[in-house]
Amino acid sequence: MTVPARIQERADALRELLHHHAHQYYVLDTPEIPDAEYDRLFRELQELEETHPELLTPDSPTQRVGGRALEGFAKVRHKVPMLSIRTETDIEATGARNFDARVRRELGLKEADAPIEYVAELKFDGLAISLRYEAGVLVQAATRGDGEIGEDVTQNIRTVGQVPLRLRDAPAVLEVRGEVFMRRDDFERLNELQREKIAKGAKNEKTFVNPRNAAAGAVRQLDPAIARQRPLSFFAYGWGQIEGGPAFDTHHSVLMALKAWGFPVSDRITVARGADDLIAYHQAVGRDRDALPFDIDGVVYKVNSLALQKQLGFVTREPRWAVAHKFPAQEQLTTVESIDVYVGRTGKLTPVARLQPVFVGGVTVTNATLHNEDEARRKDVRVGDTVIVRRAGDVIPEVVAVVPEKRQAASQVFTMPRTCPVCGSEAVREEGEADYRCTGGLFCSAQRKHAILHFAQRRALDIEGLGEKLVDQMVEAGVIRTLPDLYRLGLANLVTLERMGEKSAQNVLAALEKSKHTTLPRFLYGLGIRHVGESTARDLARHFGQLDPIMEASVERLLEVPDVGPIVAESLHAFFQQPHNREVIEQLRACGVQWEEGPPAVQAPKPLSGKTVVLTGTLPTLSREEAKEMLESAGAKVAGSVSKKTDYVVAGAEAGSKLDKARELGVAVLDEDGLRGLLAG
Ligand code: D41
Repeated sequence: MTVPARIQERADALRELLHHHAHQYYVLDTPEIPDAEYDRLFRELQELEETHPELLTPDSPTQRVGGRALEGFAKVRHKVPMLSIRTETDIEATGARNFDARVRRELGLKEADAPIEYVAELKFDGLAISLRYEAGVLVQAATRGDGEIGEDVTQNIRTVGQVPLRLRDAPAVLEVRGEVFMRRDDFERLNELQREKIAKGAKNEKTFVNPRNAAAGAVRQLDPAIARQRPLSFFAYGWGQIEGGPAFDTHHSVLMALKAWGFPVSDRITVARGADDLIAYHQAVGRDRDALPFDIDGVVYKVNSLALQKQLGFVTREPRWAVAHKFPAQEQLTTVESIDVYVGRTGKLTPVARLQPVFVGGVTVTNATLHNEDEARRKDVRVGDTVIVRRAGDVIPEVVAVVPEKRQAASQVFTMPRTCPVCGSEAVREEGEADYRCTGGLFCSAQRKHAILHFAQRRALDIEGLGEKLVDQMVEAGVIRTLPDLYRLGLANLVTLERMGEKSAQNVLAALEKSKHTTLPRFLYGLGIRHVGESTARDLARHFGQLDPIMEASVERLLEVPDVGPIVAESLHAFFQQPHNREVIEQLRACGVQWEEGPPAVQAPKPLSGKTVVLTGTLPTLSREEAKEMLESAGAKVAGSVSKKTDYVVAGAEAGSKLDKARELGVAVLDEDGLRGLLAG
């Protein structure tokens, strides 16, 4: 049977592609495509070769997993080959069931036979390594390479703290296999450092795309001095040659022995019985995946009994007794259709990449923020580019990197516009700030829309039914220009809007009416003053009791509010200095927006401002809490121990060492009556 030319060509093309990407990944540590994409191409070729065995060539990437040694590292022939592991990408249950069914079939088991015992492990996303110990001393560390021949990276691995250099009570010869990886926090720190070096003008430095690349780069770093600065971790999950040790009968018992000899073994490794346990493990680990301190790309199932493992054997370097069950990929390729600039409520301009929709990390992603000009420039994302998009957990999707090979020749570097894309006002970037801002203020319809939506939201004035679509229409139709315009709306304005019947219009009017009765914190928050969130609004309301003193307050006065710092105080002051903001507030009040005002809390200076008081012993009528609260509302600070700075000690029955200390230091001592007198001024 001859193979159709079309299929022959596809197989050739796939081999070319896979050779290229394997080289990028294994040899240069700079992959251009996400793993998921590589796996897909690999699978496609594997399937073509299975249906048309004539296509198979000895140099096909499917026949030799892994890469070649970099010039510069000595080659190491593994005494016991490092096998690869078969991958299941099927979601949830099917992957585990398929594996269990295959194992049972190959062992000739019947349905009624007992479930098989497995070990379930995490699949660490790092670099496979083999460590050789002779007489308990680390003598060699080698990468996996193609499974037969790897690279001697002993120097670099010796710098990994978690790899023991010397073992206790270990066999005469011991080869341990495991994964070298980089923790996420170490990766972030490393990239931060790299960015600093680049900013200082270092030429040969780069940031890393993900922890796995950083780990691979560190292990295969030719300069051990640089390798030493890259923080790596290690977990053991297998072994090669063992001589002169105890006999083992299960995979799990070997792992426990490795642990006893001093190797890090993950405590998430567990013994499972049958497919159901494996499925439960896959699900539980999937749930915890994002909370782990390191990346994993799946779980691994292994038949626990070493006798059964032997019976099952392997096909082309993949043991029949093990399988890797992957999680959905968190990185995918897609293309950038456009880069839009979004205008936020405070006028901040944010570049956003509009993407060809792509399913990644469990959701369809269509946008990814590029954050700001510096970020966009650092990644050099351009319209038409093919990019790697990553979405891990609940984190917002991001463009990790561009695939430079796929860039079109005519592509243009992205630049931030110097004018607002919505209103055309000048956009400026203040010294020391990362963001450009539209200077249009409420003249900018984008900012106006956001301001109105912010004012109307549930946590502010809570105007039910005033959503994005409606606000867009009202602003675009010019029905609303400022916040008070909301309260001047009539039925006639509303019914002219799209999809607005008389009933809905009436509902909106009723919601507006209802919203007029609000609270001071809601109103303050609703004004959308920069840096003033809900909790600051509450603090301000509590401190001042009323709006007018807030509007009149100096920066110094504002700084007296607990938790209000200079940035917030400046922002508040600047906001209330603006005549048009005062006008908006005046008009809102005139339209009937109202709230209950509290006592103006800061009028009279507090009688105990600046005084420090210590409470000790039991007072006749006041509880400790009551006394503390009374003192604090009079402006005193209540401290826990007596010192020279203490102004008064209030002592009740069974006062102990604090009273002695007060006498020793000559601090004034009061009883409950004395306290009341003090509070009364
Ligand atoms: O965590 C891993 N990445 C991992 C890799 C693991 N937990 N177990 C593994 N077991 C094997 C066999 C079954 C061959 C002993 C593996 C790998 N192999 C492996 N890693 C890279 C190639 C093969």
